[in-house]
Amino acid sequence: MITNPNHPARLEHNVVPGSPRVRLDAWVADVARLTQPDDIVWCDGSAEESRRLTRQLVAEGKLVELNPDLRPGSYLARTSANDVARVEGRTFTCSVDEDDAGPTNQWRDPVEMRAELDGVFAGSMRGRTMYVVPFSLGPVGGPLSQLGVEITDSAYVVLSMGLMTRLGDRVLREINAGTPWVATVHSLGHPLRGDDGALQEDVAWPSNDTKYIVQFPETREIWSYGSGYGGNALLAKKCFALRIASVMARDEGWLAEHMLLIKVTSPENHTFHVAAAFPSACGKTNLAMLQPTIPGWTVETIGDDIAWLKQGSDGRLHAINPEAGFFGVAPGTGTLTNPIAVETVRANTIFTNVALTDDGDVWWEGLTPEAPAHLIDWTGADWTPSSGTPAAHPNSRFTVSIDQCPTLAEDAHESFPLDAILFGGRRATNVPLVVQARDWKHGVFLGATISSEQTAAAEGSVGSLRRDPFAMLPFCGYNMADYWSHWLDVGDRLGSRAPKIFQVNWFRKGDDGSYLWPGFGDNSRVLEWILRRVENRIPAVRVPIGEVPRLRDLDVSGLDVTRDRLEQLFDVDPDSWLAECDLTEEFFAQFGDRVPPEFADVLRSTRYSLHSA
Ligand code: GTP
Ligand code: SPV
Ligand code: MN
Repeated sequence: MITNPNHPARLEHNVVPGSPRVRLDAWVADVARLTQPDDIVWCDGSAEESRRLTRQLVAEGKLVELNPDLRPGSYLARTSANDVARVEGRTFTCSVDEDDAGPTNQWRDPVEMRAELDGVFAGSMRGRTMYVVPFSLGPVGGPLSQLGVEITDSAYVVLSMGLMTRLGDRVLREINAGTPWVATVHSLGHPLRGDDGALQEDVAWPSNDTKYIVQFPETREIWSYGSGYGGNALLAKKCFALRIASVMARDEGWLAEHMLLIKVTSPENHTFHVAAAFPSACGKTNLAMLQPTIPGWTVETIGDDIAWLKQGSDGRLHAINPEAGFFGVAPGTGTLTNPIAVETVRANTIFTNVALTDDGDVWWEGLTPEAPAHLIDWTGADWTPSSGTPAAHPNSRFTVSIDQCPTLAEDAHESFPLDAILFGGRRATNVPLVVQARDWKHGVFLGATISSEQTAAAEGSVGSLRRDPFAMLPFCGYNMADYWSHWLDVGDRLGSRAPKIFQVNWFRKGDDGSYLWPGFGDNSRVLEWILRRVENRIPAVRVPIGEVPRLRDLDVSGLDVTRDRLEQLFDVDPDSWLAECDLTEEFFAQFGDRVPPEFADVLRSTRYSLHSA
């Protein structure tokens, strides 16, 4: 049994003696004893280190170097076919009490899971190097920042962590000075030595058919096995910055959220900060890099996936982007939809599961209107437009430093007060383009009722409608109903200084099946309405589900949207919404009496208004 560095074995809550550094050394030695790597490398985050690891991965056939004239400093990784997305079915929350995991997480008894993991990790790094990766979420030493250490046997993970977090010696110095850190262990589950000690040949994408993504919320630990991909393996990201951080946030009075962050400047030169939670592959990166189509407005990027929010000394809700890079969806990213992302990945980018062109560049569906005549697809096979399969995997991604984003806000690495919070999903029907919540309580209800059509970001059938409260369904580290109560408590403390809450839906379709709203850069028109509401400059129309724009207040000049389609975008059909209320009530029922009583009030008043509409 591995002793947790921050807590003794078997989840007792007294602190282990020794400084954070002493505990780090002891823990690294413990994990090495269990996993039996050939050697141990402490990562310093230097450019030389990333050059060395890159050269090594290319030599091993695990990265393809792209044409340096077309895509300098950039590489392509191809995963195995069964390691292309997060594995929610193998993700476990091991709280001491099952009710603390709640009905939306898979709970396992922590003592039993530890014993199981001890078996799984035993010898799992044989024949490989074990890397010790100290990282900071948020600027090193920053007021909302947290430290972690990932042990991994994947050099691809080390390189990716170097882009996604602040990694290396600066972090170690903080730990030496006594700052606590979160322990995370990752193994590909593909040892290169068997029991006889003989070395076997490696493969291009080592992984294991059996996977475990395990969070221990009480002891703030993460153990990940069998996958080398994104949210399964870059443990700073979803496992720490959302699952474990949401538990820390509950205990300490802040919020860890699946949100993008932007800074918006109006024609009058007023700046606003906006956070938005959309489920995976539902437009966070796009909105984070939005290029407004209305004159006088600018949008600057702060973050595209995760935000940590905490009340500041001014009483307002402040936010940081804890990450230092983007792990963005490639397909659909093109010069027409997201030119800023295209520009961001022009160099120094790791691409995973996109297609390779004959001249050594990358391609994916949507990058250009027409596909090249010949490609090597994400599986490594020859591909032509008549192949009938996507050339890039639908969840193929780019990993790149945030500093390469041309629209990055100058102060993107700092914290700032929020003016508005948006909740959205992918809804072909019912949900209007934009609705303002009546107050914080109603806004929390809107967040709790987000539903969205399933995307390729996780294993599952694409297109089916699922509830994804706060876009946190796969990422909330504790009971989702307690999380809603926590949001209500935060709102109570913020009072009149709370950001305004809105629900948006770029994905509503007309009877002909086409999107009613052009989306992308034109979403700036919706942002304009939202911020005019924040400024209290314009009235809104009260409907049973909140407040919507007077049509004349939404700037649609130059758009090819008919009055009829605009009305469809805002249509609130009482019967469909009453049915939606029934589904919401059913969804809430699984949480029993942990559901905040405020939600029953909102449901009651919404139904009442729908009946009288
Ligand atoms: P994760 O990184 O998985 O958390 O997702 P994300 O929310 O950052 O996803 P991203 O912004 O990459 O969304 C990708 C998908 O949403 C692509 O298919 C885009 O084309 C589509 N998308 C984004 N914005 C819009 C929009 O305004 N309208 C429409 N119709 N599609 C959009
Ligand atoms: C998501 O699925 O929401 C992502 C990608 O942002 S991953 O890091 O794989 O979770
Ligand atoms: Mn995400």
